[in-house]
Amino acid sequence: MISIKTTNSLYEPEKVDVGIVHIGLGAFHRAHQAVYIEKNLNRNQGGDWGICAVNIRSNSQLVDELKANGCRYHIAEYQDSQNVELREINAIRDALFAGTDKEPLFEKLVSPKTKIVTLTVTEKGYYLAPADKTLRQDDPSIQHDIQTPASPKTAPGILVEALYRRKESGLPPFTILSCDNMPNNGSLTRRVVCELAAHRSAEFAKWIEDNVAFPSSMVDRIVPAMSDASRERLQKELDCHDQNAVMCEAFSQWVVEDNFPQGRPDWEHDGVQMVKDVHPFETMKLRLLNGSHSLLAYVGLAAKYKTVAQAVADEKFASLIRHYMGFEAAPTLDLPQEVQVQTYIDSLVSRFANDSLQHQLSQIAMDGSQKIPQRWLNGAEERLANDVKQGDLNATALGVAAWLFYVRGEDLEGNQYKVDDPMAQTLSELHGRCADPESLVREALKLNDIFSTTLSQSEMFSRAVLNAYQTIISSGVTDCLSFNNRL
Ligand code: CS2
Repeated sequence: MISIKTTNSLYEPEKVDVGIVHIGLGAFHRAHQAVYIEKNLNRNQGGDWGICAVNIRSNSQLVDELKANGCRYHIAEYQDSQNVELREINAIRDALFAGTDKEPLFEKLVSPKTKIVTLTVTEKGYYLAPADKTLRQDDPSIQHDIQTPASPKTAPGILVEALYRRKESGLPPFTILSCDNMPNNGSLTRRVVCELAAHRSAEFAKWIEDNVAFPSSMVDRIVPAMSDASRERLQKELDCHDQNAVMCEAFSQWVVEDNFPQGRPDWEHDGVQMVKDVHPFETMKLRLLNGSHSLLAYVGLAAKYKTVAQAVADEKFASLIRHYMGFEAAPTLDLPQEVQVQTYIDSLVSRFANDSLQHQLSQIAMDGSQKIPQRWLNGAEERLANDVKQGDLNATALGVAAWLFYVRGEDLEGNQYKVDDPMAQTLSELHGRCADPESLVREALKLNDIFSTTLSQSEMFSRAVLNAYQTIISSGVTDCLSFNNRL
């Protein structure tokens, strides 16, 4: 018998004011930040920290559906397949689609009540050049926002226009909190916003530099994209008939740099870790959790696994990620004081094994060009700068080889699939141009949007990638899996 705990809102939603505008109304936001705000509103029996959640370009349907339900929805937190907490959420008080609601959006952003703007727009939503982390000025959407700043299309463009209007009205700015999986997400957001604002005027960019706070944060919760199958499951298992319900794991973590000059919810009482420096938490989570996720995704898909739980149930894959985390990634980390690395690694492996989530490897495989630098490559570069021996980066190199194989868009049996990545075309052209593995690997590592010169010039690293790639295409990825996982 499945055990279901139900938690309902303890406040009157219609009395809650909006203090936060959130850009990027995906499943992750609804299952992470909105839950922390829900807890905050429950504990304070209401307040001024309700959320107005916004989608910029896609999924206007979700906005409409949420609004039709007064923005009320449910979260199903699966501890495992037998233990679930079903939570009612009313923290989102309004939802907007920027494509059609541009002026209502600016009204919210320019309201004196709005103190914080939070973001989950994914890595590519920042329009950063992956290698030097500057604004991609040549991107057509950014060009559009430079030419017509008053009707922007991108998240940085919306932030710049809203700050501009606030400044013109003599209002203080809001604090901008990035909740995306990037190291130093606060300073990166500051950089793209200021670079874009400089096209208005240097003085305006300086005003942002001097007055806007961009705290960093580390977010963690496994939230698979919802599908018809998962909605059906919630109906059957939990009798939850909410079209907008989201399913996720029970674990959740949010570590936030405590820098909110315009005020913030007292969410340290709701399980949020408010700290001075997020960096050690961010790099640990990115390189260990997300790094293992990407490894499982590309290597697992090459082995025909579909979900994270299926892949880690295979001893060889569990050993691969344990080896990667323990021997290749952990030595690069400056860990938060309270963290025992082995305990953290063990907890990740058991979270990945949660088979109630059906977390699709193909979901994680998306946008690899934007993800693998901070998940694998930055750590590998640090290792290479510190005298590594042959074999020391073999799991990372296998990941790169499996990613390179994945982005060709065709499996070994000749079945084709769509590669969802802003660099998909470049990567497909690369495969078209380089018929033999040797030139393919050499040319791939020269893609300086992704790989630094330390990596492309490392004979040892290139050879390890090439060996793995050749094995994948000649005898299959399983032959690459003989990793020792004992620390
Ligand atoms: C995943 C993340 O899709 C992905 O790339 O690695 O969404 C991951 O599930 C979260 O960061 C967990 O906190």
